[in-house]
Amino acid sequence: MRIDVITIFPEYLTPLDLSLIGKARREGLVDLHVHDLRQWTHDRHRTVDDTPLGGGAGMVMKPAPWAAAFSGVREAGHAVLGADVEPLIVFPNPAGEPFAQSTAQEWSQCEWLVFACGRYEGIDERVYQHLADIGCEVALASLGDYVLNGGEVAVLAFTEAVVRLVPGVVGNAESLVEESHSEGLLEYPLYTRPASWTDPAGVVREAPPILLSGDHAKVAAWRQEQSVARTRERRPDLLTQTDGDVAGA
Ligand code: 6GU
Repeated sequence: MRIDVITIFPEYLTPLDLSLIGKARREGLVDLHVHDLRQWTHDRHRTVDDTPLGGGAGMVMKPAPWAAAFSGVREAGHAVLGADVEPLIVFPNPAGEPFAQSTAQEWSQCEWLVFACGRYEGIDERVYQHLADIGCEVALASLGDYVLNGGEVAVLAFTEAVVRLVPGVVGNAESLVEESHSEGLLEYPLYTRPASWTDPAGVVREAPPILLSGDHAKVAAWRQEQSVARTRERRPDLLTQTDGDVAGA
């Protein structure tokens, strides 16, 4: 999978060198490129924003640097992936579709993602019109119902959620099956040794005995019940969503 990120703060994306994603990059499972939008400006001040036409607060990102950035990034990607491959262009935006595990699953199937991080009040609308005109697939995605200063933090989250689903990135593929949200439910509670643990207050806390029974079917049934109970308690909204059949709910 190829991922390009276009931003005016490339340093914001340095965590993508670390941990699981860094390892996936070094192993060639993801080819990730971070670009400074200002490289596609031509004035002395490398201007990417201007005041809004019609007046109002804040600044708007100018269309020309973005159009040049998409052109440059597409050319670079085509040189590697072939001219027939087109990216999904994602604009992190609080007014976009809520990003969910299902979005991550969908995007993890893409050969090529381009994340376009806006800052300020937003990007000139004509950039979206231009991309639609030249036949680009575009998505607006939100990290949640709150406002960030720019798309960079959202791209960190999107990238981590997507890349860990790329085959080979998470060593134990089974760990992807039973985690929170993968079946539309929250994950069941986890325990490890010691089975009997005395906490700092002197309280002896036992792990559920069923987990020591060796009866895999009973363990699986208990975990399913726990997942449903926990979801009902913490996220009842997940149980009323019709997409994704929730077994045992
Ligand atoms: Cl994707 N961008 C910004 N700027 N704010 C957000 C967001 C994205 N998602 C939630 N808030």
